[in-house]
Amino acid sequence: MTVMPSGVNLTPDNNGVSRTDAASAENGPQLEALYAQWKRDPASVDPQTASFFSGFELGCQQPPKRSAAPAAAPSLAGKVSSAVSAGAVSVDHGHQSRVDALVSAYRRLGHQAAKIDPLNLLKRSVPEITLEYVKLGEKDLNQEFEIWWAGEQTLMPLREIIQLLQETYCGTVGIEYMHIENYAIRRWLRDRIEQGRLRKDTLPNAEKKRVLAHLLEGELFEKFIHTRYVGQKRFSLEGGETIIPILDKIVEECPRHGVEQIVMGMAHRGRLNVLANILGKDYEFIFNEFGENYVPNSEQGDGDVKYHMGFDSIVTTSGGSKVGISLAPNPSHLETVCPVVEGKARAWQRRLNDTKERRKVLPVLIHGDASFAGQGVVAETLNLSQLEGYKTGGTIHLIINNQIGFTTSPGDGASSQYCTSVVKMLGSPIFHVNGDDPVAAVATLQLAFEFRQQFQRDVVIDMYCYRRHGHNEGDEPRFTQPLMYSAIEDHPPISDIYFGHLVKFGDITPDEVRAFRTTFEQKLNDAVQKSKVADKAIVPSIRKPLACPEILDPFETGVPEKKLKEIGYAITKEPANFELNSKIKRFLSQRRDMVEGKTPVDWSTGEALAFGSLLEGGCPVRLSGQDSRRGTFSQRHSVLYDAKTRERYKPFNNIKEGQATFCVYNSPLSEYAVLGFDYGYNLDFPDMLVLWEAQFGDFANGAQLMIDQYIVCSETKWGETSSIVLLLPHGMHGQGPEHSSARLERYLQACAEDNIQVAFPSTPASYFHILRRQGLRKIKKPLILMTPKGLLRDPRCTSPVAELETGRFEEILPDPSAPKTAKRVVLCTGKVYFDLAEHRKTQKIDDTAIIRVEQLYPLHEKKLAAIVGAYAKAEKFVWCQEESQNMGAWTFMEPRLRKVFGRDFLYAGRDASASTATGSHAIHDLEQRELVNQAFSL
Ligand SMILES: Cc1ncc(C[n+]2csc(CCOP(=O)(O)OP(=O)(O)O)c2C)c(N)n1
Ligand SMILES: [Mg+2]
Repeated sequence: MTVMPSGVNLTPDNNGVSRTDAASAENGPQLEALYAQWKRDPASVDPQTASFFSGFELGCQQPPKRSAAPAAAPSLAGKVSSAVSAGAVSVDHGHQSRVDALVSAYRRLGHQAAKIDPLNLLKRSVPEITLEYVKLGEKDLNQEFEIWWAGEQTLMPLREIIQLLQETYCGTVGIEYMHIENYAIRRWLRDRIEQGRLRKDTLPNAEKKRVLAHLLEGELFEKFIHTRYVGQKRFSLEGGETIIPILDKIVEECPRHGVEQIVMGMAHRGRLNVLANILGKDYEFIFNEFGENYVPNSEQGDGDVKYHMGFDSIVTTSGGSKVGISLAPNPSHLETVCPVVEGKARAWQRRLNDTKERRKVLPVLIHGDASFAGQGVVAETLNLSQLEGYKTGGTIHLIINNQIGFTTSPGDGASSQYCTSVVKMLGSPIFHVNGDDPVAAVATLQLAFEFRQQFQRDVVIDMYCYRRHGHNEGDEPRFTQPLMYSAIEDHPPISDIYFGHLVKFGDITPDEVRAFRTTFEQKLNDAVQKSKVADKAIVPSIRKPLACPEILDPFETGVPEKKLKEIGYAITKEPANFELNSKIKRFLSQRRDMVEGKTPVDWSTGEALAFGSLLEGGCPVRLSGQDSRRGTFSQRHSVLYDAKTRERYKPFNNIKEGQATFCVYNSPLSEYAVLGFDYGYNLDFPDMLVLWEAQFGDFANGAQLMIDQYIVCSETKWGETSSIVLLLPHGMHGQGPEHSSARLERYLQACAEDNIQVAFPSTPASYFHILRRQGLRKIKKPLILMTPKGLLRDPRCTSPVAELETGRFEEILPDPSAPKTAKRVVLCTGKVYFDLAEHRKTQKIDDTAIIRVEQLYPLHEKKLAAIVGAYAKAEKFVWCQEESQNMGAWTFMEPRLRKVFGRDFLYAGRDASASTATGSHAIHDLEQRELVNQAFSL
């Protein structure tokens, strides 16, 4: 006997076929209890039992269609018993259970027998849906059995039942939905699927023609480029053209569902086609980009290749409604764009005041099959889909499943049968659609769209197709996939197959298609002619580097004492009728003392007052990261919890009426997707201060791709400016090689053309001012901040509250105490300053100035020169850092210092090392003392 997780016994019947106890009348009390449990929570019992009960309930409402109904039963057990014993329904109950098993197998596994591969090379078999498996035979085919179908109980000959199951579950759409845990969702899908939504061709004639027109546009566009621009890469869509009618249907369906904006991401395959035939980018413009002399129409920035560029448009549907479509630019790195698009979509939802239902903005992601299976960021992005701070109301995922990734076959690219298996972790259906059946694909899309709007969940259409050419058009696919490509060679284009279908049913005439082809080809020819004219007119010139000289202009960020106090009091007020943890009470009271000037302001209070003052002044703030609400170091406490009820209170949203919103989220344990999401969010909601926090700075390298491919270069590649802030805890504390280094050097190495700002502020006031500057200044540049760990509670790392009330962020901090006669100038950045200052004090050194470079890039060379220049008697010039020589800021600063001062600087710091730090605390201390000594003695 097998015991189901839900506690339902599966007992083999006489013929060895399992049936649930729910279907047996012997255990009445247990059945009644199970029934009551199902009534309370349908998801709490196993699927078969749930469908039995739902069938039972419906059965009470209406009789089976072709047989006399059993008398109404007083109780569940009684009902089953009377139906079985009285034989009111004329079915063979032994055989009925086998038919039930067959129906259930079709629902679970029918997709494996579906005809989803246009090339028909996919060989699969599903024994569970054969008559032999359930011990039925030819002789039973004419016998009638009960079946719950499309929400109704009915009697039907087995032959018809099988035909219905075959058409519904094994046609050109294979549907996976029985993995969905939520019964209501499964039921919703089952009813619609079984109503024949994907089986019947219900498209009106005009729509059929529209589908054909889109197929032809897609195909002719590719063929045209193929012959006109021989050898040029375009990553042809041929073989997968059905994606165009699917996308068109998405746009067409938007008005009906109240969607105003689509935010879209896709890779290389078919991108030009989508730009032209869905987003309405001018053919002329596209052909221009194919021209040999093409240079982008901008004076600044490096630009990017044509199949990575983004595009925004507003398209008009056939009904005359307008729908906005924004296609995000992306790097070559496959699937990276997924979280960025999700972040952008969420920002759009905020812009359109759609933050509750999230039905006005629709994210659409188009994937390749190999990438979807292989790239981990896909799973990370899917995991964001239902989380409070990251959900976007469901994404429509379309997979151009050409059954190959460059030269890699699915068997080498995924351990699972489908490239979509990762999606099963969500309560989302997966539709595997044969791309050669565009009508089924469009019908599937309609259902998928409804599903998204109904349940705010992701949905996946895995469109099986093929790739007519090699990976790109110059590539020979027969080297590695000879059999597949001989099948492709013999395979007619989708438009031919579909056209044949339409002609057969009298929906279109060959003349209509011929006329369409001629007109469209003429349109392409005209566009080429125009583009040639434009091509000649462009004179290429060496581009100017991007520059933003005003980035070093002073920007006042002080907050007057009175206002600062009001904000400080508001964020430290104990909420009424709320039981606070005693340590949090103390935390709030200590913070209040800082606001009142009784004690100096610490780091987290500096941050709190920056956030509070921005919110008070109308600038919204979003902070996301692992454990960011409390703070990894228990320093932030931006959400308070009632000790008895765990009710939550957000002090930052209780400053004053009409203030801006503070959105703070604990992120899932991902860096790559979460940083991508926050970056995308910031792009489309630039007036918000958006901060992403790494738990420790080194973990940001899990999101390195987002940094290298987007954050540091999206402005020069795509003209996309961002003002995202990265908070990266950094500093050597003898805690070992991990958790020590945020890899400051990596950010500095990426600095050029005023692309980003990199700072390592040393005081709470400095942090306060740079955060406010980032929130308020119109200049939009990413800000990379090294933030403290141990210094969070170090009394040396504090600021008088007065330093927050006036002034601004100072890129270079002068030495407040050194005499102008100092003989030695030590430059440093960030945390090591405190060790240097302490050493100088304890050793009573009075001839050394310590100058802090708070912002490393853009380096304020003028200010630095002036501050250092004040020490006219200085003879020794040192750069000191606690990071190893090949890390930290040294390799970045050294040539710049030489340029500014016309002299070499001495280096005081750890030797170059392969690992970021020693594993021994004792050795760390020794090294730290040594490098501080060097700074004063070299
Ligand atoms: C992260 C990453 N790794 C490798 C590549 C190189 N590459 C470009 S396309 C491609 C194959 C992609 O296959 P698939 O996702 O199935 O898309 P298709 O080209 O078949 O449409 C590969 C490996 C890349 N662009 N990005
Ligand atoms: Mg592929």
